[in-house]
Amino acid sequence: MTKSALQIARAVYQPKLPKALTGAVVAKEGATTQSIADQNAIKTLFPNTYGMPVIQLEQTNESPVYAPINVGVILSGGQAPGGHNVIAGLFDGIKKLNPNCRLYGFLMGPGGLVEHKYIELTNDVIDEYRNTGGFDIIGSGRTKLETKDQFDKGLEILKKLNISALVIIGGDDSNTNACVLAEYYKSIQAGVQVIGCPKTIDGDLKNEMIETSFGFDTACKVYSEVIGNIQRDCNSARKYWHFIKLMGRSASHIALECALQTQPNICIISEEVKEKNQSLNDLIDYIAGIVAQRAEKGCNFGTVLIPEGLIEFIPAMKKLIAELNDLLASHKKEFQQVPQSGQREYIINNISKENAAIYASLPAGVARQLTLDRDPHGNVQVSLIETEKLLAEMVGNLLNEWKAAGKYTGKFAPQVHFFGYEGRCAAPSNYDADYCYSLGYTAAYLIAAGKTGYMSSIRNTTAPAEAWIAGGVPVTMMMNMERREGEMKPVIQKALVDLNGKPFKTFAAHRNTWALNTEYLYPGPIQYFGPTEVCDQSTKTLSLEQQK
Ligand code: FBP
Repeated sequence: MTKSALQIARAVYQPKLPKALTGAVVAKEGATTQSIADQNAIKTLFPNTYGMPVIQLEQTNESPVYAPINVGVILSGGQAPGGHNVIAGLFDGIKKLNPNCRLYGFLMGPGGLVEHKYIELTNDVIDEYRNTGGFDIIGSGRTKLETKDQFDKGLEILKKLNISALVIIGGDDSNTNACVLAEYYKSIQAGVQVIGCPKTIDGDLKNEMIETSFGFDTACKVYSEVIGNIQRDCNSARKYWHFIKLMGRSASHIALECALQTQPNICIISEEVKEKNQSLNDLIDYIAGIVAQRAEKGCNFGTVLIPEGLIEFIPAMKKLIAELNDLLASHKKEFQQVPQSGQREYIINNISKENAAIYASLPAGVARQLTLDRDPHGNVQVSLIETEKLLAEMVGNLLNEWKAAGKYTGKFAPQVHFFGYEGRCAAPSNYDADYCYSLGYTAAYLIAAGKTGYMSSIRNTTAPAEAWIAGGVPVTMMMNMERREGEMKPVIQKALVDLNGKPFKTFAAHRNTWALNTEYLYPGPIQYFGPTEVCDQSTKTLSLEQQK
């Protein structure tokens, strides 16, 4: 296979490991744990995996002997840079336990376990993928492992391959399901341990024990590079306003991190919009206001960062979407028979007055997108709504009104962008390459220690890698009960942007200056070779969060 020069050079990069993992390793148990909320309910649902202690891996002078074992691995959900290194770390970790250990990868996500599709991951295969982006080594998928039937089907193949431990690399939902699986296998004494690893570019799987989900670092650096490039372009031509939507299904961590890295003129944070109960019109007013103020200074250009999940955080839009979901579910056939030209009218006549007024104020394109593309649960797929176009168009309309009233004399030429998939499979930054490799290696030692229902955890990651703290956290510790599809379910709590946290406060302290002045930062491309302050730095979010 032909390889790029970077691929060849990067293949020999040896990820850095915490010192604790470099020699013989022992698992030390800390105090017992409880879930962050709803302790009684979680304890009842997880009688076998609740309350377990936090584990810390430490160096030992002893030389423990490990029998060979077979381990399975699954990549679950959206791609995130570094997934291949989790698998490489796991592979190297189990081979260090015993060179006769074997690793099997289930294909195309959790579905591969249920459908018994797998490959053995041998040295040759692993070497092809070290330090590369993507999940293509075994593929990924979004099948949810949640039914007993799926668990039993999975167990059949695990038994056939003599696999005694399964590592699930996924986000909050996949790790929740990994824990349900761990509980089930323990309850039936299946002899299969289940360990999770925290993945998602969205950065919303984090808490006291999990500093960040892998992939967030690299993805934000990729987006920040291109935002910086756009800012140089717009500061050169001085004629466009760039509306840039950034991935992140729900939380605004990516948009916030990119704002800290690039200092755009405007960045919307969904969590703040919700907190302040802002309407779409409030946001349009805010953006148009900055456009007009910059125009007065002769700056008819700028950048606006928009988080992908924004629309659902605008309380009034959320209510509108909920009513549309109900209407389109109950009147599906009738609506389908309405000719396209009459659909907008039909919606307006069949929803509450309050929501009809909001719906009527939306540009035709977005109004139509809101009535299309329901997912299997009947919900709007918000990521398909072109929020960047919606905001650009509505800001343009308002500025026209202001122009007619003599309140604005500038020029407004918008450009729209969406950055998401571009960053999900980038070659992992040194941070992600090291972090992921350590997560996989740690998973091997949690398995060796006989643990199940744990998530691999690496902490203190703003320090040099040798000082990182490796261990395991019981997944039940991160859980609470939430309403999902009409039922109360145990789930890992999603971490939204903390409006009292240092990353948001730092942004909020500077945003007015960044809005009116042109103080763009140009982070440039990820550097893999060179001085450590350029190559090994973590995200701004993490370093601000870790500042004492
Ligand atoms: P995960 O939470 O599974 O890591 O996926 C995150 C994400 O990249 C979101 O940012 C985005 O909204 C979504 O996946 C897109 O999903 P898909 O890959 O199915 O288009």
